[in-house]
Amino acid sequence: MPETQISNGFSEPRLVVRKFLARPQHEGVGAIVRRSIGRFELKYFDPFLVLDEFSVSAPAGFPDHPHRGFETVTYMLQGAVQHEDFEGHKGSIEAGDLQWMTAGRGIVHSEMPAATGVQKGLQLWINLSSKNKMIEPRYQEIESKNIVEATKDGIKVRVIAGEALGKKSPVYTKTPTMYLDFTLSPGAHLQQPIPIEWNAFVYVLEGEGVFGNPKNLPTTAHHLLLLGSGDGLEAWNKSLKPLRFVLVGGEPLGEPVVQLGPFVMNTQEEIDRTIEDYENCINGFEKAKYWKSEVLRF
Ligand code: FJE
Ligand code: FE
Repeated sequence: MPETQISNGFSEPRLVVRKFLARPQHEGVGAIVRRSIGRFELKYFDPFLVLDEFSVSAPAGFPDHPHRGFETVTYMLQGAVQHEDFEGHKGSIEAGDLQWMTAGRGIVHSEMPAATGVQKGLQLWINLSSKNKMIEPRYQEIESKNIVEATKDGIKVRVIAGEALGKKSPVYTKTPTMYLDFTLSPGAHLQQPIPIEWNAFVYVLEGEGVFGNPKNLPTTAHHLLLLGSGDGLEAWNKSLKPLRFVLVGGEPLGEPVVQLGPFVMNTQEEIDRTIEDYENCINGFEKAKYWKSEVLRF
């Protein structure tokens, strides 16, 4: 064993440096989100712009709106969301499914409930580097049954992006990103490597878990934990119920960010041009001219 490496397997285990409770707020049309990243106290956690735990019931939703300059990653937890964009791309994202949407130079779309009852999920906005902001839009969609899973020693992981317990996700991430959905049985202990130079966070979905330092108090659902520097995360489920959380990490871009709602660029000038492009339906927004989603057509 190299001498810098201690018995837990990490030379520098990451500790929790900040903790936020994401309280419900209104977004879209009648929808509720618990926003952790993207709120006033945490405007940006490079490369992450927004993390919303959303909850929508018909007729609430996110009708026709644009995006430019980043990716939206929608991971459904319960129910389903119907999406439809200005190119005619549509479908429903059901519980356990993933939609990794690279908006690039422009997408206009709607995201609405596709079932009765409450639809729940996570939506993460990942910034794109200046060289990728104006790329062609693309989708990577993976149905729940095709999401890579691994199980070991009371740990179950669904590999949304990156690699865990020896299994790799096929998702291609323009901005290098890992996204892991962990469920730890009571008593389970996780050791997950994280690239040392990346920013990383934990968002707790269910149960309670101890993260970073084994002496920490447990963290419960709807909390975001920002992790400090280091090469891996340790987590423990010391409770009697399952613990579910996502661990997300990404390589920081280190670039200036100028954001106007759903448009995220590097300079004010680029934002001004984006507003012009959107208003005039040019430079990627051509198809917005005659398009309305089904929800708004009647
Ligand atoms: C958006 C307000 C919004 N979080 N989580 C302003 F609500 C949105 C938006 C969403 C969104 C959609 C889903 Cl399905 C889940 C979300 C915000 O659509 F894009 C802007 N600009
Ligand atoms: Fe959207």
